[in-house]
Amino acid sequence: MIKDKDPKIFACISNELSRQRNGLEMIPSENFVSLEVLEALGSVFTNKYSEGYPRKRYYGGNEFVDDMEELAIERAKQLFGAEHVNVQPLSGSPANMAVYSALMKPGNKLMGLKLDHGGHLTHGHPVNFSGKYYNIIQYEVDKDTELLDYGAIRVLALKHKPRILLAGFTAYPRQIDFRKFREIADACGAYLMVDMSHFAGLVAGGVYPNPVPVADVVTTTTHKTLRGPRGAIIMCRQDLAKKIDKAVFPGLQGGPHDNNNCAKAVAFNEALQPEFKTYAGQIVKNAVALAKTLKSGGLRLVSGGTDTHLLLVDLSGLGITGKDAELALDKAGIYVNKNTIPFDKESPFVTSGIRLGTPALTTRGMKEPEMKIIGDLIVRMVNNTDDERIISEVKSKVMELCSKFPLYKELSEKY
Ligand code: DSN
Repeated sequence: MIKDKDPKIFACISNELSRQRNGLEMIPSENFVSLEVLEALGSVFTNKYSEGYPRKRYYGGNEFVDDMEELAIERAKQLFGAEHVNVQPLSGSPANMAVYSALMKPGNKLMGLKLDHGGHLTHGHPVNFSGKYYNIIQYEVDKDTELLDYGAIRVLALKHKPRILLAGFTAYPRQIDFRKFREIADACGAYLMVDMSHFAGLVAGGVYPNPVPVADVVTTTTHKTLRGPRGAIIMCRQDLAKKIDKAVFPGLQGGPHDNNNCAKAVAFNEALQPEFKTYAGQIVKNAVALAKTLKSGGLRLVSGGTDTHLLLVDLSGLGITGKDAELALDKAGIYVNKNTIPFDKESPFVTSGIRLGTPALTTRGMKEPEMKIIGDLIVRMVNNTDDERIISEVKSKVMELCSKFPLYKELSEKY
């Protein structure tokens, strides 16, 4: 046991568990997996090498890995209605890289949303491989509404004729019209790719439009709203299956992380259960309730609100940065991330905003009444970032709330 054999690392794990238990996890890309997902992650599948795909491996001894990976694939297909699924991508960035290398050559045009408008580093940012290897065209949200402007996206796409048109974002609080993206992709002869990492759990729960039947390729991480282990999958039409699989292995990756893939299979099964629909619906209800409280506390929300699991708060009117707010909230045990807002004048390390989400709080069982309490605490904190007395008062309230929604009770004997 780590406790006896490696007390220093035991302390790291135990301290992290206590941080998760005693704080409000509001980073929208984080969640708390089930004990069964943890069990699969710590299973003996971590010992195996299995380059290749089920029943076609480069190593012996893979019969049970094959059974497990086939289950993961079947469950993901059922969950999202996909024709083909590759469950081996190690995470979201390698999944996106695999799609680009399957469908494009270096120098080809990739059109994605700008990072400070809600996109992702891998959607074409100059510091990322995507911005270095491909010819990037970036679209923006509308300056006034802070919503996607499909007319402007269409004009840009027709002008540049990208090879891949990419939708699906990390800091866009609204639903996306995938049919409009499909029409634009068809009009300019592009592949339509969707990165649904953030909202995959909402799609699985039926509270967000499913891009899988509409897009050519869809990537998603498995650890956000989907509440699985860290990792990713790629879904595509059957005619692209070979290209995608080849790009993942042997194109980019070596041996799949079988323990993670096993945990993905467990999480997909959980997401197929009727309770997951209730969970996904509650995530959105909680985000809407939180938005209402923040707005009535005088905070400005990008695009005026949310219809997803996340909200983006513009702090520029308060004279503080996202960095200031993140630090102060951190001290009070409320975990959020500083985030750029559209047309941000601050750098990504400072930012004018914070991004908040409800997936993890909803997993703990919190509902609208708790969102009202938490929203009020956040309003208090961002208006008093330097006041140690208020930080300490808010921290006590956070601890009190957390004690009513215990996390990983079953691990108490171990930690
Ligand atoms: N880092 C993820 C997020 O927080 O949105 C995206 O990769």
